[in-house]
Amino acid sequence: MIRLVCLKKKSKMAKIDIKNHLKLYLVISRAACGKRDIFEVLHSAIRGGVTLVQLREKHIDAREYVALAKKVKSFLDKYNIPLIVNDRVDVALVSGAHGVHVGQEDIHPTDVRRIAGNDFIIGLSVNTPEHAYEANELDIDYVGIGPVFPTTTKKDPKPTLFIDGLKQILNIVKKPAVGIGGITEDNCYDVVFAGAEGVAVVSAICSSKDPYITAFNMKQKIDKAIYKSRLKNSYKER
Ligand code: TZP
Ligand code: MG
Repeated sequence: MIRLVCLKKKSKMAKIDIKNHLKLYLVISRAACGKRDIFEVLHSAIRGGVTLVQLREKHIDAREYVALAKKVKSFLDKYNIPLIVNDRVDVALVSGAHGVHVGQEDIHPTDVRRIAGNDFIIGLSVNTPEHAYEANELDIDYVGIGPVFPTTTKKDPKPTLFIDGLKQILNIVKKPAVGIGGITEDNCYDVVFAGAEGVAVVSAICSSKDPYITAFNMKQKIDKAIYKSRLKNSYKER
């Protein structure tokens, strides 16, 4: 008797639980690392406690972007850290990254979903309450809210929100959220205590004298803020 076995085609990668990875989100580029090698910074930052990495190269040919993203992906795989690629869904897919992060002027998240499928992580930048209402209607996985504090890393940044503006957007948005822009060891606690799942940082870690120590200190403060805000909310519920 011939036994027929129905093999369901498995998707190449199961969708990750992004919320758990948003605590300390490192956004990295070669330029942000200055004279240091990007893999040296990644290694120290991951040892320190980074939970997610975004590769954000702005002036790079597509082929070079793919080659670099593939190298970063296989490096991060050793530590079970997911990779998100900035702007380019094509580069993200070809390199085997877990997802893409797009801004308000990039390819629309609905088009990304159509191209990339359900198991792909989509992050969206949100700068205003209107963006937050729109984000709630989209099939996306997380939002990056910012700039929370002044930053020189992003060219032509949108107006600074500060903690009050961040809270206003967090009150609207129903997706997991990270704050981004000017976030350091000194203010990451406030961002998470305000209600964000975590923080996304470039210069605080990439330009730090010691990315390991900075990531470690930030992770401690973020964990403390999560604990304290849960405590605060459980008192409110009583
Ligand atoms: N989006 C909003 S602010 C920003 C991005 C990519 C730059 C954040 O860089 P830094 O160095 O952490 O302020
Ligand atoms: Mg963009």
